[in-house]
Amino acid sequence: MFDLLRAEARKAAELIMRHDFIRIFAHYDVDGISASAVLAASLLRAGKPFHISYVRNPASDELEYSSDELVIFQDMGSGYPEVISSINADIIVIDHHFPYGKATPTRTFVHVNPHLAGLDGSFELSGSGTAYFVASELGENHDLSTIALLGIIGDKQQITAGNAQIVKEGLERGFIEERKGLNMISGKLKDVLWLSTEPYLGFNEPAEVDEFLEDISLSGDIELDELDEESEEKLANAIAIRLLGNNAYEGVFEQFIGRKYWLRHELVNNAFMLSEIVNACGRVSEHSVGFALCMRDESYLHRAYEIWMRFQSEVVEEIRKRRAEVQEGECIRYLIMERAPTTGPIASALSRCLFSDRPLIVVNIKNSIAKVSARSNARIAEKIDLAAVMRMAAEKVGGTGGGHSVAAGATVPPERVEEFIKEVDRLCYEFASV
Ligand SMILES: [Mn+2]
Repeated sequence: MFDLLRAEARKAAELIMRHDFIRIFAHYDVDGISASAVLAASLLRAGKPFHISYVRNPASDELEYSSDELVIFQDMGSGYPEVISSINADIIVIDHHFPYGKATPTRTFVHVNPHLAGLDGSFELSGSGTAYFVASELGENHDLSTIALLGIIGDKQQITAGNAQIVKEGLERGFIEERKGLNMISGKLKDVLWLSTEPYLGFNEPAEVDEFLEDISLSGDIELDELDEESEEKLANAIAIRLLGNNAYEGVFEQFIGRKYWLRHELVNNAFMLSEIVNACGRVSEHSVGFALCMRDESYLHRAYEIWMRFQSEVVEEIRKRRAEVQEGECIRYLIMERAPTTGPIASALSRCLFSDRPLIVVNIKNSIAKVSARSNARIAEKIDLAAVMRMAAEKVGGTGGGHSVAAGATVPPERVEEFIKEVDRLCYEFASV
C-alpha cells in the first residue's frame, strides 16, 4: 500500500546522503514544526548538518540558500511550482498538500507527497507523517513516530492509512500507548475546564467551573491525567451533559471521549497537549521553542508551557467575549470582528460547541481586508455546501472564496461585508430549501 511513497522517500534519502549541508524551509504551524523535527533528528543521526527556517508563504518570503546545498521544503511546496522552478539547487519537497501545476526544476528534484502515491493527503497522511516516511529510509527512526503524531493531530487528520501505519509502528515498539479516557488538554481540572477549546465548555467565569466540579464532587486541583477511572467517567458524563445543554454538535463527543495517545518518552506525555503547545509556539512565532520541545530539550519546557498558557488564555477570552456578539440571519449566524487576533479557532469553537444548528460565518476586518471563516458540520453539509456558498457570495462582491463543505473561507472588500453576509444568507436559504 505504501510502496510508491516508500520508493519516493528512498530517492529523497539517497539525495540527502549525497549532500554535505541541508537547507530546510518548513511551514510555521504545528505540522510543519513537527515535520522539521522528524527530519532534523534523523539528519543528526545520519551526521548531516542543516539549517531550518520557518516560512509562511514560500512565494513571498525570502529563501536564502547556496546552489551547492540541498534545499528541502516541508509541509509546503507542492502548491508552488514557480518557486521550485526558480531555485538553482537540488530540491526535495516533502509535503501533503494537493500538488498544483507543473514545476520545471533546474536541478535534481524529488517530490514526496501522499497525493502522488495513491493516498489522500488531506486526511490520510500529514506533513510530519510524510517526513516520517523519509526518516524511515534514512535509518532506524521509529521513536520519531511520536513527533510525527503531533502534526497528524494538529492538522485534524484521521488515524487511517499512512497515519495509522505510523501510530502502529509507535505502538508496537512501545513509544506510543493508547489509553482509555478523556482526550483533552492536561492540567488541573479547574484549568482544563476553563481553558479547553476542544471542546469549548462555555463557562463565563471561574466560579461556574467551581460549581460544576462541586456538583460531581471532584476537586479542581487534581490533575486530569491522574484521575482514576471512575472519576474520569463521572467527569466525562458531566461534560457530555453540559455540551448537550449548550447545543453542541453530536460529532464533538467522539473526538474527546474514548481514547487518547500517550507518548512514553516525550517531555509532555499527552499527545494532544504536546501538539497544542507546539501549535501555540508556531502561532506566536516562537517556532524554535516548539522545535526544541520536539527535539526533547527539557530546558525549553517551562518557556513552551508559558507560551501555551498565554496563547490559550487569549483565545478563550476572545471566544468568551465574541459569543455575545453573534448575530442572527434568516438561515445563518454571523459575527463581525475588527482586528481580532485569530479567526479560525473562534469560528470552530463557537460553531461546534454552541451554535451547531446553523452555519456560522465569522468575519475579521484587519489591514483593510475582510477575512471570512465559515463553519458548519456534516449534518448541515447534507444540504448546504459552504465552499460553494463562499465562492459564489465572494465573487458577487469582488472577492474570492472556497474550501471544504464544512469549513470554508473567503476574502472580501471590507466595505461590502454587509452585502456579502446578505448574499451568504440568501444562498444558504436557497440550498436548504431544495
Ligand atoms: Mn500540514
